[in-house]
Amino acid sequence: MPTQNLRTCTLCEAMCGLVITTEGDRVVDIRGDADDPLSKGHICPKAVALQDIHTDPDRIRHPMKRVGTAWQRIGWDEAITLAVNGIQAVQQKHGRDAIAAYVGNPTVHSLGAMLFVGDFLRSLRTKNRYSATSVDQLPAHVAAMHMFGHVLLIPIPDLDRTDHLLVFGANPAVSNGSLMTAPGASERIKAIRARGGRVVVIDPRRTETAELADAHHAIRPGTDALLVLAMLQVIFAEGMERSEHLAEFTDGIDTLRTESARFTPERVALSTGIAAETIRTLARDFAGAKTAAAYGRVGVSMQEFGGLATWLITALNLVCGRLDVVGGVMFTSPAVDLLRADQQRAGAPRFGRWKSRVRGLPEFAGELPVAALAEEMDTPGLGQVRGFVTHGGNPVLSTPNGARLDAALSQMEFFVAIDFYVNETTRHAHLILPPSSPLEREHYDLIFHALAVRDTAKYSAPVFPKPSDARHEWEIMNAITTRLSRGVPAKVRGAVYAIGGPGLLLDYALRSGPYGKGFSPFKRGLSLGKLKESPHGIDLGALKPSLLGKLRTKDRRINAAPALFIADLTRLETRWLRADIHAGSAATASSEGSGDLVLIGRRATRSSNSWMHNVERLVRGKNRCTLLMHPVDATARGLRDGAVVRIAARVGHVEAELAVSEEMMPGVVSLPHGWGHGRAGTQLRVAAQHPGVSINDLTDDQLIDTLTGNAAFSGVAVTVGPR
Ligand SMILES: Nc1nc2c(c(=O)[nH]1)N[C@H]1C(S)=C(S)[C@@H](COP(=O)(O)OP(=O)(O)OC[C@H]3O[C@@H](n4cnc5c(=O)[nH]c(N)nc54)[C@H](O)[C@@H]3O)O[C@H]1N2
Ligand SMILES: Nc1nc2c(c(=O)[nH]1)N[C@H]1C(S)=C(S)[C@@H](COP(=O)(O)OP(=O)(O)OC[C@H]3O[C@@H](n4cnc5c(=O)[nH]c(N)nc54)[C@H](O)[C@@H]3O)O[C@H]1N2
Ligand code: SF4
Ligand SMILES: [Mo]
Repeated sequence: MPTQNLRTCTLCEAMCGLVITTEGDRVVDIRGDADDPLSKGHICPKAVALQDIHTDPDRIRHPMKRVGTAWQRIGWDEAITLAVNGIQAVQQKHGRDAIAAYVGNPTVHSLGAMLFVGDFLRSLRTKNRYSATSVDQLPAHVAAMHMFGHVLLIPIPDLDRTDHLLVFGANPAVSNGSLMTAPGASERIKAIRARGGRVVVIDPRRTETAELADAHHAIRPGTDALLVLAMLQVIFAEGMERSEHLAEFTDGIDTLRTESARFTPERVALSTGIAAETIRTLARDFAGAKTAAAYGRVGVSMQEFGGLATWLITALNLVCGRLDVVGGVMFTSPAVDLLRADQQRAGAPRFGRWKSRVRGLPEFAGELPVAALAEEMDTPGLGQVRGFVTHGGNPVLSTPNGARLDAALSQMEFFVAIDFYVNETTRHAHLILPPSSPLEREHYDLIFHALAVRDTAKYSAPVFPKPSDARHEWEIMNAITTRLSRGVPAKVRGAVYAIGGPGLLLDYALRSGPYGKGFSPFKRGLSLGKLKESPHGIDLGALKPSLLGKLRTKDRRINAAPALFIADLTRLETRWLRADIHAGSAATASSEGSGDLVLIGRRATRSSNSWMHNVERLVRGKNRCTLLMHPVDATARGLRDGAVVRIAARVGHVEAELAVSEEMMPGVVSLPHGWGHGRAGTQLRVAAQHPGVSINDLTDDQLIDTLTGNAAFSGVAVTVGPR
């Protein structure tokens, strides 16, 4: 008998509702759930991968210990003991910080992992904590903390009601939105135009999203901050600012006015590659629209001025009266209120309390920039990292100068991975602790409900029971944490958690949340039980103006121009507005390299970072790991479409097939990330047949946004020539 299971897809941020039909222990069908209040039936080709991951013979189902180059299956008790002993041995010999931990992106998509990873990391008691945050959205957290007082106060476009969407460095038509959970983003974007609105895209590549837009403007990578400053200059000069509704609670608008005054459109036109008159039009259109939302994502985040660009986009919204209003950018009111749950003191900055050993990069919210991880491992001296712990992820393919990390990992004295694949990173592990399959877990999206274009809440029951000898991520982490923790409270807590699991914590969070039932049997409202009664999910409504009640700054005011961003403007000017920099090509005399082209990344519907490549139906077809290049650049180099070319950067070189395309800005080339499979010792049979090359063997660990510590993937100087 077929059974229908309602579930949220956990593969990307879009949270699509799925109907998964099963027969016994088999998935027979996966389709979109038309009754899901957020996704309304949308689904992408990756959703079926949930089934393929579940049945993938390469997915590890039992703890494994490496003996030389072979893997040996062991039992859980032995595995947990080996993990604890391995970590302790490194720390006893070399000090606590000799263990580094890396938490990858799939962690955020797991309820159990999210609830337990904090305690787990604390129990390691190391300052060498890293995650995918610093190759992704770190600038958004830094801006949120300094402007609004909390790292999670990230403004989300009110996509379904805006009349004007201005997109910087994001491709929601492919990514389905990021820090803007928006399943079916393409349809939502088309709807803006259908209701008479306007969509404008700023991107070095004419992307799938640009194809849906009214206008696309190619920008030189890394110069978005200049563009937004010039837009602000125009808006102030022409008296188009409209910050009345928050003005009483905002500081720094005058600073923005004085600081942006010197960035006239004429002054930034050559550097950005966007004509002064176009910049004026962009500013006037944005400021003059009935409602408008400016939105920037990884293209503005993963660059040398990620902090400035991310802050300025929010400042632009603020100055034009687009913040915290319907049709602008707003703040979510999720059923699990992470802000309320966070005991962090109002406004207490968690920044720079310690620095990385080798380069002196500052910590942010307890983490160091992952661009510093390899050098912490391969630079000898007191405090050198000798042991590694990962939860999900694949930093060898996903962090800058992955080849350096790859080499450093082979030198670890102990490496334990909580992960179910032997990928390019975990192949170096001594011990792999595989969690249950995603379909065997209960799910509630703690993070992405808090970042969605509409407030909804949904609980997913496990589709399949977990095999008796499998462990969930939270069980693995809790077992290690309990053993590593000192003190009775931690051990007692661990024991209680072990009994209650994520359900206990989730029920507590829902009850004490803004829609919660509380703990009285007579009150109405949300609890886990209540949520389970609505398996398609519950609609909590469109985003609502709510910022003033949420502000966490010490003085409960908005800071439009935090001092640390203002101070960084000098670096921007020095980098881009020096007299000797001239236009013509997007590449400039960069101190970091001698290339004459600059490299950016790209995402594809059928990939998810480094890990949908072991799914046959998603990788078959033509090679996607190609280098896109504008025809003028190809002709200038005598390179032909389809040829294999050599791409070289400061840190290394790779070879890839060339795809000549007018969608690229001249001077800019694009290679997708997440490829580079087939390395010795990996166990990803399908991926090995479609290896591609890793863009992160070209990106530079020394090239970061020095303000926030985020990796600067975009704008790496490269040369391209015949093989
Ligand atoms: N199919 C699919 N969906 C995904 C993912 C995936 O791998 N595949 N990954 C998920 C994850 S982890 C994330 S974080 C999100 C990311 O979601 P998005 O931010 O929407 O992702 P990208 O498609 O990388 O879009 C970044 C855009 O920035 C442009 N760009 C590069 N440099 C610059 C620059 O200097 N300035 C400007 N203005 N633009 C620039 C690129 O050309 C690209 O179009 O997607 C998520 N969704
Ligand atoms: N050049 C360049 N580099 C980039 C980007 C870019 O745009 N350009 N994008 C960056 C971004 S936005 C991100 S988020 C990062 C992602 O970087 P990472 O998080 O390091 O990498 P992923 O590819 O998401 O990790 C996938 C792996 O996680 C493991 N995994 C999958 N599911 C689970 C699970 O349920 N539990 C556990 N424990 N493990 C699991 C599997 O081994 C899988 O292969 O990459 C970044 N790197
Ligand atoms: S868009 Fe994302 S959440 Fe939706 S089905 Fe595809 S992978 Fe899953
Ligand atoms: Mo990401």
